[in-house]
Amino acid sequence: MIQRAFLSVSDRTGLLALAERLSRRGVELVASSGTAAHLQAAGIPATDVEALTGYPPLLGGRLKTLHPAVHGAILARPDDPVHRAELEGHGIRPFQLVVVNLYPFREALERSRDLAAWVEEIDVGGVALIRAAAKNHAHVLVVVDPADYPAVIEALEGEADEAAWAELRRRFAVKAFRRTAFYDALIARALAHAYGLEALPDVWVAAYERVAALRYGENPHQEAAYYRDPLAGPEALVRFVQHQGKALSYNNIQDAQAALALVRRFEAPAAVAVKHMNPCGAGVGETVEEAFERAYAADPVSIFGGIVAVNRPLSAALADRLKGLFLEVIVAPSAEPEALRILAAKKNVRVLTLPEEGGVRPAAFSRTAPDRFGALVPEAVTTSGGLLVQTPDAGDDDPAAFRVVTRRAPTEAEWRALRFAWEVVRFVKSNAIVLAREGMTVGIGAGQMSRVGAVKIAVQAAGERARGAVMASDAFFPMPDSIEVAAAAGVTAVIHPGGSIRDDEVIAAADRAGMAMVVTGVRHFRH
Ligand code: 93A
Repeated sequence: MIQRAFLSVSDRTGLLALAERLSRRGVELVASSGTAAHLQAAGIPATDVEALTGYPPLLGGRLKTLHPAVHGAILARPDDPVHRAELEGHGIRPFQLVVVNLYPFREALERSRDLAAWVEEIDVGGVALIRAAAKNHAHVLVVVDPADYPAVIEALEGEADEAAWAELRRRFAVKAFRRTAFYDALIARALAHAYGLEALPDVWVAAYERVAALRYGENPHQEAAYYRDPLAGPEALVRFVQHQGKALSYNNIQDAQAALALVRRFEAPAAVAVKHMNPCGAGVGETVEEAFERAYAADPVSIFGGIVAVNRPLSAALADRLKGLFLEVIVAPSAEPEALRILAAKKNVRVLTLPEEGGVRPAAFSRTAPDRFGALVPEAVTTSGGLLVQTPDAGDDDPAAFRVVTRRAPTEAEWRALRFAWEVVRFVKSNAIVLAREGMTVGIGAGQMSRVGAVKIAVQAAGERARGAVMASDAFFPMPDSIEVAAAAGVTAVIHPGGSIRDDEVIAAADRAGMAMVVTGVRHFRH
C-alpha cells in the first residue's frame, strides 16, 4: 500500500494527473521545492522537502534532497526491526513511491555549446533518489518516466494485488538503473569531448567496458578499441587466454570470431581457415588433424596469413603441422603443453584458448557463446548515427523441414555433403556459394553481388574437384543460370532456401541435369 510518496521532477508532463489521483487516495505527497510549488499552485496538497530537512535548497539548487530524512525514508526496509527502530528514533516515515525525472542534460547538449551550462544540468540528487528507490525495490516503487504514470494510476485505481505491485516495482527498478546508466554515459561522452580526451571513450556504448585500445582499426589510419560485455561468458572470445604472439589486431579479432563461430557449430572434430571474415577452407574428420588436413587441402593458397580455428584440444602433432605455415592466429578450446612449446618457436603467431572456469578448462566449445546468464548475445552494428541490433543467426535448421524438389533424391553421401555445406555456407558473406564433398569444402564464392558470380568463383576455385561435389547457396537462386554453371562443372546436388518466383525454372534446370535438389526454407544471409 502506498501511503507516502516523494516527487521530484524536471519534466512536469502528466505530473498533476498522477499527483491528483495519489492525493485523492489519501497518499501523502512530499516534493522538492519547484515540484511542490507546482503541485500547490494546482491545489494539490504537497509538503515541501524543506519541512523534512530543515534546509532550503542550497548552492543555487545543487543541494536539495540529499538528506537522511529523505534517503532514510527511501532506503529503509520495513521488515527489518533495526531499520524500523532507527526511523522511529529519528522521526522518519518511509516512502513507498518515488517519482523522479532528471535534469535535462541531453537537452542542454542540444541547446548550448557551453560546458558550464552542461555541468549545471548534471543531476546529482535526482540520480541518488532513483538509485536509492531502485535498490530498495522490494518495498519501493520508482518511476522515472512520465509514460509510466498511467500504469501506476491503473494499479492504484484497479486496486492491484501485492503480486502485481511487486511486478511493477521490479520492472521499474530495472528501467531506473538503465536510465541512470544512460544518463551517466552521456555525461562521460560530453565531458570527454569537451576535454579532448579519447575519441573512443570507455562508455562509447553504455554498459560495455573498454578492454584495450587497439593499435589501429581495419586500416592504420583508423582509431580502434576493443570493448567487453561485462556479462560475457567464458566462451566469449573477449575472455580467451592469449598464450603468445603480438596483441590481437582489429582484423584478427574479427577473423578469430568468424572462425570460432564456424567450428563451434560442429560436434565432430572440425577445422577452419578464415581470411577477411570468410572461411577459405573448412573440414570435419575422425580427428582434428584429419579435419585440418581437409580444411587446408580445400584451399592451400588462401590460408596464407589466415586464422585457423579447431574445436578440439590443440595436439602436439597439429601444432607441428601448423608451425610450418604462416598464420596470424590459432584458436582452440585448449592446447597440450607440448603444442604450446612447439608453437613458441613461431613467436608471432597468436594462440588463443578458453579460460579456466572453476579450475577446469573445457575440452570442446559449446555450440554458442552465451552470456553469464545463458542468454544469446545479440549482434550489433553501427549505422550512420544509429545502431542495428539483432539476435544471432545461431539456431539449428530442422532437417525434417528440408524438402527434395527434384525427380532424383540425394544419395546418402550427397546428403552428408549437403548438410556439411549447409552448415558452412551461413558463415560465408553473401552472396555465398559453397562447393563441398564429404567433410570438406572444395570451392567457396563469397561476397559477390550476383549469385551466378559467386557460383563461377566457387567452381573455378574447385577446379576438377567440382566434379561430383555438392553446392550450397545461402539464399535462393533468382534464375536457373547458377544451376547450369554448376551442372556444367559436374556438381551433382544442391541445397538452398528456395522461395524465388523462378523456383520452377531453377528446379527444371536441376532435373534436366539429373541433379538432386533440396530446399530448406531458411535463409542465411551474412553481410
Ligand atoms: O542539483 S541536484 O543534483 N541536487 C539535489 O539534491 C536534487 N534533488 C533532486 N538536483 C536535484 N534534484 C532534481 O531536481 C530532480 O532530479 C529533478 O529533476 C529536479 C526537481 O527540482 P524541483 O522540484 O526543485 O523543480
